[in-house]
Amino acid sequence: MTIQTTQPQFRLEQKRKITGDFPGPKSTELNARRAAVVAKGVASAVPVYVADADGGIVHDVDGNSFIDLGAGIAVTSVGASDPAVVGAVKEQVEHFTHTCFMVTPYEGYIAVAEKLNAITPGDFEKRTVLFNSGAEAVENAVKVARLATGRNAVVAFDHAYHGRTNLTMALTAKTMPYKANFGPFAPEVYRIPMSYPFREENPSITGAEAAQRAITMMEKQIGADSLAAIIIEPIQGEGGFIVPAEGFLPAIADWARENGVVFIADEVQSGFCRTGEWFAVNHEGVVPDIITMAKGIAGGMPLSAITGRADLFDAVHPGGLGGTYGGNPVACAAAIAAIGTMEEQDLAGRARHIEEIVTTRLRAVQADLGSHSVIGEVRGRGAMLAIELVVPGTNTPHAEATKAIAASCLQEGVIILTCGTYGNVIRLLPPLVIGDELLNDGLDVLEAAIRAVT
Ligand code: PLZ
Repeated sequence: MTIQTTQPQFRLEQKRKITGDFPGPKSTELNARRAAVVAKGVASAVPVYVADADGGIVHDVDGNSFIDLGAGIAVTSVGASDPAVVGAVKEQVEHFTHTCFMVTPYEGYIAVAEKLNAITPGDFEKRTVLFNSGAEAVENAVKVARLATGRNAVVAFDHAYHGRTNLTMALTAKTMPYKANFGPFAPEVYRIPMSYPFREENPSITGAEAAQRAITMMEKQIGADSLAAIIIEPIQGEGGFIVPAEGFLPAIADWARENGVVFIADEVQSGFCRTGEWFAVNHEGVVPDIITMAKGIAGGMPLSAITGRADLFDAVHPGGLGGTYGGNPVACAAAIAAIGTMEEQDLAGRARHIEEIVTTRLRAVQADLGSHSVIGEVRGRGAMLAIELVVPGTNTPHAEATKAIAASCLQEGVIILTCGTYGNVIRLLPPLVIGDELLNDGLDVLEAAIRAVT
């Protein structure tokens, strides 16, 4: 059977255009106003201000058009102004913008829960709760796991990123800029080694062996009886787009199940077709007890969710979970529309297509540049792709080259994000609706920038 999918229609011309120096005069003025009033603790990767955005294009206030290879950190997978999302939001705001689901509930919340229960892995009965941000979802997943198990300890991995609130800072690995001097941190959080194939001391270690290394540490240093939950990003995001070796995730999930430990997959960044499946755990058939979601879920509207085993959620007393804005009706309408677009346009298939275009091109550059290359590894899944940069001929992280490449891409009108514990990873997170031509134009710029630093 062939699946009929629709093609996206764009409002803005899908074309890169740089008018001259930038930041241009209007952005420069906004940067000055900003410096006077906005705390410098909130940093922006790009020094220009947005006037409009659609599909794979971002327009700034000075008439420049950038190719968006970041999608607002994997949020606008359906594009920044998907007509279905825009229409659903307009329709909802004309009726009511908020009542608070904990006061006077509405159908949209239930519809989102039904959809999430259906598309997340696992054929058991599920429950869903909605929140506003990824960090809030993670906090609440841990709350549910602790209450349901009656245990306290939580395990997180090296290179993990789970948010900026107090508990999620504790779960996050990297100190600068996320944690430094923001403590004290929440207790009973333990960190264990990840499977990071490119940086293993023993490069031939298998996923199962890396999992055993982690399991031994959990058994010796914490004890399964004290452990409420293991939280893991199936592909680590901020930490460097690290894809664990095959077999690692299933072995950790199996051990958790055998020991009554709640296995939480943090799919805030990797979820919603980003990796070419609804969720990154689908690639290895891993079924989490609880899955945390945000970012791509609602086409840019702030919404997050936790979905998981009904028996865990049903342990929580009425009133134990919630929040004023959680599952806001406008955000719920946007989520239903965004998930609809993902289905209608087969955006998981698009993500796999993007993977093929990008990895084919980047691996060709890597092969062409050979051992003199700054490209240490090209990795990732779907449209969650990365290049880890190294000092040529070594595996020493090359953060300067990473910064230089991102900066020169920006000069040419391509928005590129970086990440990684060592600041040496270029990550590509294009909107899944981006057209091949625009994507290839962006990759031409990236390729030239890589060759220029080599
Ligand atoms: N879990 C896996 O990727 C957010 C953060 C950028 P919030 N990642 C981008 C920054 O510097 O703040 C993220 C994530 C994973 C949780 C979160 C947190 O999601 O919506 O930012 O709270």
